[in-house]
Amino acid sequence: MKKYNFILTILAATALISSCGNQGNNNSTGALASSAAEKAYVAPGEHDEFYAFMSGGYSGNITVYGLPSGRLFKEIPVFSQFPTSGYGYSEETKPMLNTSFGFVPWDDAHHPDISQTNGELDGRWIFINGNNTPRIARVSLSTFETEEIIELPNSAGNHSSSFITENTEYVVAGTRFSVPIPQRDMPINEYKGNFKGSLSFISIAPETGRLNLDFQMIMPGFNYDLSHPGRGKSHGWFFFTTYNTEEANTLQEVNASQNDKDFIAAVNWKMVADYVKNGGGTKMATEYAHNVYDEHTHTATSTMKKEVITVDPTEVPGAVFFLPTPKSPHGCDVDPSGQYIIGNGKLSADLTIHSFDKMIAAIEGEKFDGEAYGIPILRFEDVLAGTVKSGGLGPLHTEFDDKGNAYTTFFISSEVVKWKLGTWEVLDRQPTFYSVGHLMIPGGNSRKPFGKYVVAMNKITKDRYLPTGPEMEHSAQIYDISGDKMELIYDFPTHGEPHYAAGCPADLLAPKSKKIYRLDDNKHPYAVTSPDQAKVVREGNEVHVYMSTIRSHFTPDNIEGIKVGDKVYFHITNHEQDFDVPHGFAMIGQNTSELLIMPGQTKTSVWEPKKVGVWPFYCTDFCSALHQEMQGYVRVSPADSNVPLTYSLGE
Ligand code: K7E
Ligand code: CUA
Repeated sequence: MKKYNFILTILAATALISSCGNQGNNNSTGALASSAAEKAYVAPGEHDEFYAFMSGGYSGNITVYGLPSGRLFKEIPVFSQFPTSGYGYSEETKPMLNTSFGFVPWDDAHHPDISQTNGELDGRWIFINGNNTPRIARVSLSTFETEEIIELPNSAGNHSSSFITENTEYVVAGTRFSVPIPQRDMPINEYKGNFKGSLSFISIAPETGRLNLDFQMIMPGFNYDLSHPGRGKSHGWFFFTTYNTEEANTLQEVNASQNDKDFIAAVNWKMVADYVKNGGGTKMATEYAHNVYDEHTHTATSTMKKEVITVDPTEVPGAVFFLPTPKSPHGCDVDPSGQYIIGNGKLSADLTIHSFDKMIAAIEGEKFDGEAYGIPILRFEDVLAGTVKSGGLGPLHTEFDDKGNAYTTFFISSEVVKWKLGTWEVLDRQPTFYSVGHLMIPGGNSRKPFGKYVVAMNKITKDRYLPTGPEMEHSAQIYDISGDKMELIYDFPTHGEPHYAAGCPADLLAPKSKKIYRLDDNKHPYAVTSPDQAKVVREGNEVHVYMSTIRSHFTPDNIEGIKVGDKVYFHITNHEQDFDVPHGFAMIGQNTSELLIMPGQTKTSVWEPKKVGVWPFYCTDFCSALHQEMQGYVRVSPADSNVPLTYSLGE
């Protein structure tokens, strides 16, 4: 019961901080100071120094911001339908959201991670996890569009995801919930010993980025909360924090906090990958969707996979060890050298830092402190590098700069604490507004961080902005960390609930950002490459409209001979070959969203007319001075009418 009281005290402390009103506002060091304003100011027409990619949390998407300005550049739809562009509504993109559960048009996205080469950001792709219906997505950093989504079987609450190994060999995804594997009908209170946690290793093809679920480790029934790859000397290992090593199935807020220490699981993935390559592991029948978008056909396909290779960790001795880590650790972060593994015990004030070298020595010396389900437990004292005595409360996540410093967020005491790697001394602390979750330094999860800014992403907004009813967007703060002390320079609202973010220098991406899709490269089966190829074709009660758009005209713009009960496919090709000139398409009464079609692209919208009449459509993007003239009509006749199919080609 003592533990329960401790948790209640912590919750009460949170409430106190959350309701502190303006009291936390310290304008003397805040953005009102003119030097701070200059640091965040990006003059009109000037560009930002960094891109910041924030997860959208329950928006299911990624938002792209500039640093240090905090300006929003784009929302990239990933796991959620997005009516702004038609993602998940157009016929071409619906397959992206297919799963073994059917069409799932939403998810909860937490941790973006940018691809790496030799442990440094390379700017090819960004990956992100869907928590709720376990999926991993790959987004192109040339088109800023989602190119691939792979579902993860045997996983639930895909949270310790998606993190990249230092040459983008694997994107790694761990389960939060342990579940029966394979799924079956069984009593929940038989959890202990029967439920299992899967850790998925998804290989990435070096040239194309194609994802393949290489193998899954079937681990004891703990909750696998967060993870990070080893790097440098620890490349080849992956580290996962766990909680609920008690294996409780109910009242987890109490029952999963009984053990003084849970574990960080250290997995030698190279060893397991070799084992699998040499025929190890067990093939298991299962079902998961693999969805791929083709930039040339502008179309996604969904394939259902039927098999996965599972590995029982006890089959590969020497591959998996448990490092005892206090107080239900959340964040699991590895410093740029790969030497230190930091566990942030949510219910603790201190941070535990493990040493990779000590871990290897302890493994070689076979100094174990028992085992759990056949997995050796190392002795806490043998692997401990040090402890940061911070005095903060509720540590969650740590990032790193390029000067040997680490920065940890404290949710309960609402602050970012800067400390020194190796000496563990606290160097600085700054309040956040309020209740910070993750933080992000561009490249902070790589061998080469760019330690100029840190962005704190907060869970509670309260008085930071003008009120907008009960719902406030979450708040973020940007601190300049180039000096000894962190300086708050800007405060901005974010969209959805950004958990983690990934940032990179602008010049890594801007020069190769795609400007148009080439029309002569358009392989869409319903594309028309010039307006005179536009046509309307009836196949039974399906009607295919091959439509072209160019400022400021749809071809055809008058269609007759459509009947109630038809299914009309508008396949629309944008003939512009100019940067940033999309056209839109919307049809009155249509039970779907608009389309936004990029230059050189083809997209398809389905309309099932239900009422007789003459119904208009129009372009939704103000594309030229004659944009309002960019419109047309479809005549819909009764189901039994004999009005012939005709259409205008504008000659
Ligand atoms: Cu701490 Cu999902 Cu990374 Cu939120 S998680 S904060
Ligand atoms: Cu095309 Cu407006």
